[in-house]
Amino acid sequence: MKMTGSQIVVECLKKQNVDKIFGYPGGAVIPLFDSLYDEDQIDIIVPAHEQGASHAADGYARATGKIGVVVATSGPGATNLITGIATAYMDSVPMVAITGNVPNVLLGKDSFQEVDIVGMTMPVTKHNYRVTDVNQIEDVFEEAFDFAKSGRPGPVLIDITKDAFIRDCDFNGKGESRVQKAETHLPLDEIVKTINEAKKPMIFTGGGVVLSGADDELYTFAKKIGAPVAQSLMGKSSYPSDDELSTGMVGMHGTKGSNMAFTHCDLLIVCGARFSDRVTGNPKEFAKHAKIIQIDIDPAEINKNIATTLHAMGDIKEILSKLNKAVPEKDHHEWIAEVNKWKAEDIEQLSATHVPKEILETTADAMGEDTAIVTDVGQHQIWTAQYYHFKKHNKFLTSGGLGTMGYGLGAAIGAQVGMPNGKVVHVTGDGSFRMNMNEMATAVRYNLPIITVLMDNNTLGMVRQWQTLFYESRWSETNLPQLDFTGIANCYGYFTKKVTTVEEYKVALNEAMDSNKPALIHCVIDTDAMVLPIVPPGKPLNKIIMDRN
Ligand SMILES: Cc1ncc(C[n+]2csc(CCOP(=O)(O)OP(=O)(O)O)c2C)c(N)n1
Repeated sequence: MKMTGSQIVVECLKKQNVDKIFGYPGGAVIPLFDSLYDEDQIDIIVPAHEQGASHAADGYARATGKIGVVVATSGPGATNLITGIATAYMDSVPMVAITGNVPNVLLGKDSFQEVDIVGMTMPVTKHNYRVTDVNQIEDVFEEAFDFAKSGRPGPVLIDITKDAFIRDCDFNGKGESRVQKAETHLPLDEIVKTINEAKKPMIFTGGGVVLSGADDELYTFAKKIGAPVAQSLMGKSSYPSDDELSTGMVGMHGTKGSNMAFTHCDLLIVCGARFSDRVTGNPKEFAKHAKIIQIDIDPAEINKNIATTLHAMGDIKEILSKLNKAVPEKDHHEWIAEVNKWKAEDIEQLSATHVPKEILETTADAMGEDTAIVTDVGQHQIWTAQYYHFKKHNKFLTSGGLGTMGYGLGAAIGAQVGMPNGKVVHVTGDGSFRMNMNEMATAVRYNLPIITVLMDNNTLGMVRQWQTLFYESRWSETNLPQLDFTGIANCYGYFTKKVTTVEEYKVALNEAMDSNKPALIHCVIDTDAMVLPIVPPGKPLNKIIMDRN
């Protein structure tokens, strides 16, 4: 059957079971939006800005496990996607970005709204395509969805020239989803032997556990081998925060429990984490008494940042369930007691009264399992990781790899679109919220009852903290002028409340939930509240600063 390129794109999306896309119209994609006009199987969510759309596609993917799809026009529409694509790339989020481009004959002539988006996104996509011939579309879509989801997930970009959208050709009905299974390499006997010999084992989990949906298998594994579990920022929701084996985050803002346990353990089993510099501190000193077993789906991660003793490759869920059948049941009570002594210092430190902490604990108490917690970037992000009590199967959406301020509201929109009956809480700072608060228009337009908890410290808090600790309190350009955030949000049609105490916050949170509207709770917090503990950049993990004195 003959179809135009844009009709074929729509058919390919349907074959891939795509029913929501985030997109913004413009000249080069008018044909595509025209083909979507009468399409009732695909909903289009139009953001205020393409950056918001790219974060929304990312948030949708992280909240649902499906591929997020974003569409933008050529030139500025396409370049506005780049931060969102790079954010997804760094955190291994499956996404397909579709951009229009100028007609083939105008390529390379600095035509109106022409950019080489394929060249620009090459380093931040798993793969990308320029489609100039309508006959290529079916094959490209089939392969692109396959790439986005197979192995280690990530973003793929398809740039289609306007003439390829308009021309027609035969549609063959390809484009079905056929995600390729990752191959497994598992030296089972050696791993079991190493676990058996360990006296001080430690588990370290990252975003890979979340991506593979392996949290139940991880839980069983930890209990069986009796090892404490530390998480990276991306792995925060992979293990229940209040479980006795959890030691919390490791690395720059890690707990004393995790950081000291890494320093002293004799075996470190790493599941889906990539040893970023924020985790390792000084890599020469990192877990230097330990054998390291690394489990990852991506061969490129093995021995990339830290040399390992043994490795397994493949889907973590599958590997952990195989290991669970083979590993011995162990009880390391002496080691656990040693770790618990360090943990006790954390409990003392982390239980010091602290408004952000109480706000986050109050929020966690009010939310159930079916909740996505989305952050921006800064102190509020790390406080959320530290103090929000993640329940089993909670979703934690945060820009861990790229650290993108302005990620939060767009991602929260995508999460709420993907979980219409779930709760979405967006925790942000006054700097981050300023970046993309225009997306309040989108939350109102689609009636998405996201609750934004704005921690307003009148400063770019995380940068100020570094200036205080490492630059002799020279607060260069980090103060932020007051803004009437509730006034602004009111104009968009939000439910709003400004609070200065935790008691007021509790009331406001209940009112926000009852309003069933997009809501902003503006929390005034102390300018000098700090994220502690902190390991100074480049220092070994045991050089942890627990308090300001
Ligand atoms: C797009 C972007 N620009 C700059 C930075 C550098 N940066 C990291 S944290 C931070 C401050 C964030 O301030 P705010 O959102 O108010 O959060 P707070 O730290 O106060 O909680 C800055 C500027 C960044 N991560 N992303």
